[in-house]
Amino acid sequence: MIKPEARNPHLDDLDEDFLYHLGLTSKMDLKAVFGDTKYVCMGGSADRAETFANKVSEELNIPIPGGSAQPIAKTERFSMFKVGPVISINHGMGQPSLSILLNEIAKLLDHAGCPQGSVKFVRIGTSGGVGVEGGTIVIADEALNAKLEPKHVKTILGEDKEFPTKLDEQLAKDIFELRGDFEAVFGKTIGTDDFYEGQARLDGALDPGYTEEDKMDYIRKAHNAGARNFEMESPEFASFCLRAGIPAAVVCCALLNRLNGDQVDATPEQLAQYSDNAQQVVLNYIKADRKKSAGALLSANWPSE
Ligand code: R2B
Ligand code: URA
Repeated sequence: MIKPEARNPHLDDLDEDFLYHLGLTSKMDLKAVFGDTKYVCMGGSADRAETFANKVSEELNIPIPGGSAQPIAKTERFSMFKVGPVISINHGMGQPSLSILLNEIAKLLDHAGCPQGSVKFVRIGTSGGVGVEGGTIVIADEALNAKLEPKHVKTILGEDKEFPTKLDEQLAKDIFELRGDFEAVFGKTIGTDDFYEGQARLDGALDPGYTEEDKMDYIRKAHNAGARNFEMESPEFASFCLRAGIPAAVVCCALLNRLNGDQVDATPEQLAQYSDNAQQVVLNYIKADRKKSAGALLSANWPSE
């Protein structure tokens, strides 16, 4: 699962690895449940993870015993569902929460014996559009931090360490091409550590100490740097997956165009539709990708003349 050069050698010293936030351990039969995983689809909310799992069942024609998806193990922090080759799980809001999830899911799949490169990670999220209207889907080729740099800076042992944030270009192109009838653009996604001042909003609780003009200068600068949306996870997501050798994509719907305002004032129906659309784009990709791999398997097994 994790490329050998990046895998943590200290894990070999553990008799049992407790995946504490998931409520699973390496002594369980993880291979039986997770060994066939091909896609890990994640987004902030537990409700959306459940909805996505049920859609996977319908669209991929994989019946769920009992009729609807049930969470696996504990749901105190994250809610995980598995339908056929797809894990659907929520990661909470922000990079610290996502980082915990990424570490434990990557170890889970490693303990389950998934071969390296065989599982794709897709973040299906919500975001604030930068020059794109609410409802547009932004497929990222790279993540930027709040300084608009293509890197993720983590403080480790008291020192800042930098990690690149490129996403899998081929996977992004494939998702774009197979998206179906949805308005989508390629662009860079900015991941910040804050929704309000960190994303240049003027509607937080405290006096931000900057003006409308300062705000617009920053958002325009972001647009000129190739950014098309703001969210709160992509630098951690992209850098973790790149380090681990996991093909990864970020597919987010825009809830509003930040050039026109700060408040998320779309109706509940519109918001549900936007996030539905982003999920459907990824489902369309998974369906096509499954057909392609089934075709490849068939022709490999077909006796040659
Ligand atoms: C998008 O939406 C959330 C904030 O509303 C955050 O998790 C993100 O990245
Ligand atoms: N999520 C964000 O992080 N920012 C937005 O503007 C909307 C959703």
